[in-house]
Amino acid sequence: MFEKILIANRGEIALRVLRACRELGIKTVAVHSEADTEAKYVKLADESVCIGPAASSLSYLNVPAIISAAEVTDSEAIHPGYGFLSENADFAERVEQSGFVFIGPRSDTIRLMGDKVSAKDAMKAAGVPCVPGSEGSLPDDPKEIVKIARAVGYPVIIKAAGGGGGRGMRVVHTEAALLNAVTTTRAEAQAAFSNPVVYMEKFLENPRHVEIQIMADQHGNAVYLGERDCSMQRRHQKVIEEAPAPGIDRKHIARIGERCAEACRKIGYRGAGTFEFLYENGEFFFIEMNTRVQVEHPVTEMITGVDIVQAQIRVAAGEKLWFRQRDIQFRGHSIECRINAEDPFKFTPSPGKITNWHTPGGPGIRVDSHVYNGYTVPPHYDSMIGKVISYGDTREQAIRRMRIALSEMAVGGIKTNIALHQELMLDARFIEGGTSIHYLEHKLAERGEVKTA
Ligand code: MV4
Repeated sequence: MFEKILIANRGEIALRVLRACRELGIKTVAVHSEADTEAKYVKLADESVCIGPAASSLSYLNVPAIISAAEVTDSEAIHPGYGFLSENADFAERVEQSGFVFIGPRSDTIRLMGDKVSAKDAMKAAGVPCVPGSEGSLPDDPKEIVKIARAVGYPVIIKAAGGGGGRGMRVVHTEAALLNAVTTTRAEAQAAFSNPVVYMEKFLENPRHVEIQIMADQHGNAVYLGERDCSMQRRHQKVIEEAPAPGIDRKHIARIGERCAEACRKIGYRGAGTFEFLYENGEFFFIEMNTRVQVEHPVTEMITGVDIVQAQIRVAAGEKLWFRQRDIQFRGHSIECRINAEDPFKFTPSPGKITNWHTPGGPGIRVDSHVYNGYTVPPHYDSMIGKVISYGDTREQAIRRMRIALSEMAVGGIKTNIALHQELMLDARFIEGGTSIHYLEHKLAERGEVKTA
């Protein structure tokens, strides 16, 4: 096992990784910006290194500063968390070339999945069901593009190979609008990702977002840890996640999960990974793979008992997976509410000093947050300040416990979205379960207090 790990991230995930290291008896190095000097995980870490000013581009994205920090502290491995450099193949490559272990997949795997066309090709070849669409990238010939769209059937969606997570996409409803849309998406993709490659998919009008968590070691073993439903989102920002996904047949999940695990074995995947699917009319369609730990990993931990962050570290150190598929039991139900420092109606960020911080507890409640009373939420980063996770034997119990937890929670000095979560925990359609990716935006538009894209 590693003796010392450098945590190349901030916020709640830095604290989550730190806790995993402590339980494994691994020393920790926190790297931080000038804006995060007072952060809890910086104080709790065995060592800390300031790697630059507040702006992410000069600190948490500063590759030479992070590698230097690993060198001067004699760290053996780097955990990238989520966001920032976590899915940057060049960073992973630099880490390994500098003699450290990158806690994640090999850099060529990250590169393969970062290109959404090659990712889809690889998954299709491995037997994972994908959204129907173009065979690879779109050609230049307009006549060919029109032919492909006719075969796929309107509406279609044009996506950038270098995009993902909702960036660089355009929906096309008619043949008249097709070629302009392709040209525009190409130009935007070139500008944003330095890559003009685009591809086409059938546009699914009202799907759910259901993702499969997998864990793989370096010895050819891969296991799926069930699914998460992340459909409750606004502008590609997830708001609530849960596991299992309400109303989906367990046998269907098992079939898809096994396909994902097999795909991991086939491509020699290492570490934690997430297969993103759209789920519509009882069918799963793969769209993208994430090669990092995700914000919403706790709901999977709650229903499987597997510590995903510890597992990432152990497989990165070369350990064999210590559980097989048949050892994984899915028990109960878990819901996560992301707590953001933002206006609950207008969604504008609300950074500043927290003058009161009371977190909930009791049976089946977990709070993952780096925040404390007197902490100042910096204005430079994501507005998420923590996550409240509930667990229950049933979904109903998980919802009831979440309602109680949210009512116990008190945050002073800044605005938060707790009121929105309280509203959603009483929403008839949420309680019913199985709402689509458009539900929250439609609900908010109806409420009339916010204009959605
Ligand atoms: C789609 C889609 C409908 N049809 N692809 C957006 C994020 C990126 N990961 C893929 N996205 C979508 N791809 C087809 N063929 C609808 C979306 C989509 C979406 C997906 C997941 C979660 C939220 C979303 C919000 C808007 C659109």
